[in-house]
Order: sequence, then structure tokens, then C-alpha cells
Amino acid sequence: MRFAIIAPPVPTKEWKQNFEKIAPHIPLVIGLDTKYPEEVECAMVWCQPKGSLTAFKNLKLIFSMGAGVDHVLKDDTIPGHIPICRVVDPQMAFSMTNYILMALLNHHRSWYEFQASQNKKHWSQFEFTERPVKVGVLGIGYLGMHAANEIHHLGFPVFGYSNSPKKTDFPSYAGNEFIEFIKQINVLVCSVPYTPKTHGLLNYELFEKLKEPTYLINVSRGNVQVEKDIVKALDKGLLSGAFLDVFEKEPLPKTSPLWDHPKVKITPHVASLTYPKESTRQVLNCFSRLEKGLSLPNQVDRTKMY
Ligand code: OXD
Repeated sequence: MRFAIIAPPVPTKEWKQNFEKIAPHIPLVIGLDTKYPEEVECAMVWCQPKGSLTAFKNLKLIFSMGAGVDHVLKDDTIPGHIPICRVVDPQMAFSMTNYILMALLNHHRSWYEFQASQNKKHWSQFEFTERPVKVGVLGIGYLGMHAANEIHHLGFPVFGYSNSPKKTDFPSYAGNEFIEFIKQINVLVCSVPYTPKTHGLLNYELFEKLKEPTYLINVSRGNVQVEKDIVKALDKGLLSGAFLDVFEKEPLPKTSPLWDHPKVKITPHVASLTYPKESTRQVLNCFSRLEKGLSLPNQVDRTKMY
């Protein structure tokens, strides 16, 4: 029996080191170049090439090395009977929440304006006040809910939205209450999974329905946003700014107008990185439960795509 890591776009050295430390008895294959494909029973994946997993005829488990699973599911050759599980890690939630807080607080406390003053050696003591923020978290799954709770506990007004109703400590909306949700807010944090339903969700039509100029923070997936619509909405004042970690095409092409837009802040898909040690612990636990015929933690529902 072997495990494999199929993750062409990411460095795998740390994953390999952790795996070999935690499970020295299990041979690990990195990439697709193996003489023993039929021995691979578990594949840890991030953006595997389409069709690549079919070489592993005895594959029993697929484990997403990231919180999102769209990168796994876009490969429609994966046989339906193989369970897919994903990492759900409190440290990732901590990191994601801190990223969202960074974006939120920089906006709330006029950080960019103070920076501009500093560049001019200008003492702008009474020029910028705290911006009143009403934060909407679109997508209150594991990561979104963690962020929403922390922002709520800091004392900011928070509103949540999810597909199905959730029990929350703050007002939340579900299903066809979307318009009601976006009418409450002036900061929109997007943390939905990427599915056919969320494709292009952050578009001009939605921005036009916002009640107030809204600050957009997107930490979900680039294809949830329509970048030309974001630029248009910023220029028309429907959006007051955008703090973006994900893009329709990554790396963001040098020709993108987002790079130079004065109201846009960009980070290169780093809002929450996966921690190899905890992910390795989770994949080994999943596999051992599978072998014992037990239920699998954080198994993906392929019809919902999360
Ligand atoms: C993830 C990501 O899905 O980093 O974990 O985007």
C-alpha cells in the first residue's frame, strides 16, 4: 500500500518531510511517476491533472490538500465511488480570520489614508474618522463562520448568509433572503465555495443592488468574481474598495487593470495556507477510519461540491 501526493503547482518538500516523519512505514509517491500505480490507495491532491488519478486502479481515498475542493472536482474522470475528504483545520481558520480582519481594519481605521499622509510627512490627526462598518459574510461554512464570529465578538455589526439556515450569534439570512442580506451591509466578505451556482456571483448586477457603497473582501475563489464588473463598480462608486486574494486567472496577469487601481488591494492567494503537519495527520486518520469501515470526517458531498 502506498500514498501519493499529486499537486503539481505547489512545493511538496515540507509535505514529504512531515509525512515521512509521521508515517515512516507508508511508502510515499510524489507525482505520477511511479512503477507501482496499482499500489497507491490514497492520493493527496491539489489541482491534479485531469484523468491522472485513473492510473491508480486501487485508489480508495482522495484527500484535498486545501479547504476548497473545486480544484479536485473539476476532474470529471474521478470514479464516483471513491470518497473525497478535505482538510478542516482550526489553524487555517485562525489564519483566514486574521486576513479578513487585516482587510477590514485597514479600511475601518483609514490605514491607507494615514499611510499616504506619512509619505508626505503630514500630521493628519483629525482628518480621518473611523468608518462605520456593517459586515456581511457571504458563505458561513467552517471558515466564514469562524471569521464572522470573531468579528462579531470584537463588537462589529455582522450579518451572515448561507444557502440553508444556520444557527448564529448574529443576524443571518438564507436561501431567497439574499437581497435582504445585502441591504444590511457596507462590507462584503465573500467566503463561498466555488460551484456552478457561485460562478460569477460577484457581478455588476449584484453591486447595483447594494444599498450603500460597499467594501469588497474576496477570499473564496477568483471565478466567483467578475473582475471587469468590480472595476466598473469601483469607478461608479458602488464599491468603495476591494481587497482581493483570489483572481479569475492566477497568477493575476500583468495586464489586469486591478494591479494599478487606486481602490484595489491585492494579495497572491495567501489568505489561508494549508499546514502540512495537520493535513497529514488528518489524511492518515481518514484512511485508517476508511480501513475500519468507520464514517469519514469532512467528506465532500459531490452534488453540493463542498
Ligand atoms: C484552499 C485555498 O482551498 O488555499 O485551501 O484556496
